[in-house]
Amino acid sequence: MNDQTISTLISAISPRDYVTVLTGAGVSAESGVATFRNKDNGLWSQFDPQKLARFESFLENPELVWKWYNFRKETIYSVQPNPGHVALVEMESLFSDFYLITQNIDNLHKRAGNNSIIELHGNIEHNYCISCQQPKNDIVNLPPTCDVCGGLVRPDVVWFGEMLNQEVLRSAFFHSEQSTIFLVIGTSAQVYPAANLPVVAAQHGAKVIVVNPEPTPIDAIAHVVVREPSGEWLPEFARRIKQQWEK
Ligand code: BV8
Ligand code: ZN
Repeated sequence: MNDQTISTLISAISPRDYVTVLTGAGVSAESGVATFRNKDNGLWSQFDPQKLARFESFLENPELVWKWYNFRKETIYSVQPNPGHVALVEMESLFSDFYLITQNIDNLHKRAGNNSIIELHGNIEHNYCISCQQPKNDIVNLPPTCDVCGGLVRPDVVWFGEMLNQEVLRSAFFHSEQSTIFLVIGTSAQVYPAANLPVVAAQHGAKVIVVNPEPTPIDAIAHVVVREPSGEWLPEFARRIKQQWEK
């Protein structure tokens, strides 16, 4: 990371900046939640994503897909938000316009205390009946069935090949277009339409800051690329902004 560029950027940041953030699985890595694509413990490396995160596969083997989500829930319930999540809560209080768009379904931003969260791909805590849409959040037997109509209950997440909620997507693009600062944190930027958001932000004049220890396709349009773990860099970034304003 070019500290001079970051220092220049921080000295120009004001409370009137419109800050939009896009997070991916990497923001939860330091909490101990496996990401999707990294080779060693990436979730996908243990399971075939086409097998598990598609509606057709769910119909074919609902029990297997439910076991995968329950495995992930157990991990998520056993961990805590990390300092990167906490720094994003702090940043929400620093800017009148702050919007946190996440690809993650792990609920860790909500548990950390953020309010203005846009969940692009749903939330692992919610489920609904595929026949009558009735919500059902107390999952006992596998696969769970609907209390109202007996239909199959699925996790309320967006699978590959499924449309995102149009209102959620509209709101995500709106805040990306309005942003003056767009932070891209912990995502390999391979999943669409989420990966379009930073591009749209840059096209509308936002300064894009990428925070990722590894290279990503979004680096090419970034104003600054920070090759550090988000749990270490974000707290420092929030601290330096506050210090700057206290001068
Ligand atoms: C759709 C929910 C319309 C479920 C998920 C256009 C072009 C190409 C393909 C498509 C396109 N439009 C549609 C597609 C198809 C597809 C797609 O994008 N495929 C990709 C793989 C090529 N998209 C869709 O199907 C979407 N639907 O577009 O509908 C449509 C409909 C029909 C036909 C056509 C179009 C729906 C996509 C949503 C899929 N659901 N999740 C669940 O979670 O179980 S996606 C899943 O991947 C998660 O949400 C995850 O967040 C997301 C993205 O992954 P990342 O978050 O980036 O995680 P990853 O492991 O990849 O990367 C982690 C990063 O963190 C790494 O870079 C690593 O270096 C970094 N990192 C690690 N440690 C740290 C760190 N960073 C910072 N600090 C650290 N400590
Ligand atoms: Zn039902």
